[in-house]
Amino acid sequence: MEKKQIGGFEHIRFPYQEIPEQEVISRSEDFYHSMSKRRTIREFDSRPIPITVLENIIRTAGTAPSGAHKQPWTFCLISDSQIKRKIRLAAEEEERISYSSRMSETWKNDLKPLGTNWEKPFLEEAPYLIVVFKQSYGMENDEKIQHYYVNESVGIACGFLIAAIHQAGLVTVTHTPSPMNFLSEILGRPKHEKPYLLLPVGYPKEETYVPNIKRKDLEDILIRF
Ligand code: IYR
Repeated sequence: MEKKQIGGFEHIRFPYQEIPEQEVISRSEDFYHSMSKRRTIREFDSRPIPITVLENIIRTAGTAPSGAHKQPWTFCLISDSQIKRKIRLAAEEEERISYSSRMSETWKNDLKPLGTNWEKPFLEEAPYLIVVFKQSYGMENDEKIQHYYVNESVGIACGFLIAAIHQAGLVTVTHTPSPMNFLSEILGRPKHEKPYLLLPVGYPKEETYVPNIKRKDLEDILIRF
């Protein structure tokens, strides 16, 4: 049977393809090895990328699970250089204040190995910016729609997005200018949408260096019961 009714809703048979255990093991290893090569990159080549790649990456993010399947996300994709410039200037203005007075000394010390500062040239250099908005609630025909677990849902979608960017052979940085309401204004988003994350996407600049940081070992992040 391919379809049945459950609680008045049509359910379709899940087309699960059995995979041999050895292959399950090798796939999990391969994916880990691929993901372990991901690095946050802050210097971009301005080489263009076919729009279809960005569309596929955003499609992938849209496959994330979400509270009651409300899909409470909007992805703004920006290639227009004037909009990128506006975003850069506004982000740098906020970051300048953050670095000079809003961030604690401990925080700034913790960021030292990453070499960040208020300047964000990548917001203009990357061929694309993706600004992810979370929808606190939905709007359909002027009616409010309840959304659930919005932060969790959008966070998971961003994880998928970052994995898809890496899988495609591109790089990004999860930029979190704070506060980020300037993004709602520049992009003209409605009030039920709040900026969540800003990701420049592109190829790394030739000869890019990244901080020599190590990831926690499995035994430091895993507790077995
Ligand atoms: N938003 C600032 C500071 C910053 C914060 C964290 I947490 C980082 O991992 C990196 C930077 C900025 O983008 O510079």
